[in-house]
Amino acid sequence: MPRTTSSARVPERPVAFVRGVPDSFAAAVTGSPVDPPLSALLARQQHAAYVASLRDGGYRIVEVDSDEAYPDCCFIEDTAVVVGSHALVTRAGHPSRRGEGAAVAPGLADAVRIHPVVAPATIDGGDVLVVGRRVFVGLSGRTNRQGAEAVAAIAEPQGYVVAPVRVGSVLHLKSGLSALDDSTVIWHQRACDRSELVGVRVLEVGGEDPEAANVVRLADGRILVAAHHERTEALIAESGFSTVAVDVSEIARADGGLTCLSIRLR
Ligand code: CIR
Repeated sequence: MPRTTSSARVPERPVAFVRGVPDSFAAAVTGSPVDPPLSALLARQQHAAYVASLRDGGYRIVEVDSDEAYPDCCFIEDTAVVVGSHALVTRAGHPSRRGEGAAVAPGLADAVRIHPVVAPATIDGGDVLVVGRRVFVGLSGRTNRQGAEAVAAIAEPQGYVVAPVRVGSVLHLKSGLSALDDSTVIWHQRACDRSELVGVRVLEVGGEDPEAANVVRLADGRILVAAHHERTEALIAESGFSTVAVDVSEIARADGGLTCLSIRLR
């Protein structure tokens, strides 16, 4: 297991870490140009509604101050990988995002034991999905093989089964895959090959947009879905889960989904 940089204290869970939208949000990294430009104001309004949904769903909220030097800092999920009682503070796959995790680590260290990620490893939290005792790690444009090994180094000693997964035509694995409970995932075919999802029940969501499969499991068991993905809400409800919707359309224009706006410890 990697060198430990801080010691774990008594965790107070369920807790969600969030980070506000900076004024510089218009300069966020995007896979293709956005027109009209991103609106920090609208993103901030949607972020506030998202945080309220997490709180209503049973999470204690810890807010990390936003940082103008990091236009993408609201996508806090990418800065850490939490597995059980251990966490990596990541080394981001995109150079402009390296360093975002420094402000996140102190709060996380109240609940989990923190480990660093060292070069040449790169990893974004959006590539790591924990489902029960399984950990799927996406190998993507942001997360490399050494990054996946860093996840295995904290997860396997705790008894988790770690599976590297080749990410399809999406930014992160979780851009098209997320967990509904400890054994069920919702998946879009662009996220990865279905055969990689060993040991879990898979609900497939169709349509053009893989982000339709990016949902957040609230602490009370309800599933938070993006309001612009009505198909997702129907599919999940048909499968017996209760849902709640929030509008994150401006966040989506910056290539973000629901999971990427928080780090959740259950
Ligand atoms: C980026 O490209 O890094 C951000 N604009 C979006 C990150 C979204 N994060 C995530 O899905 N976990």
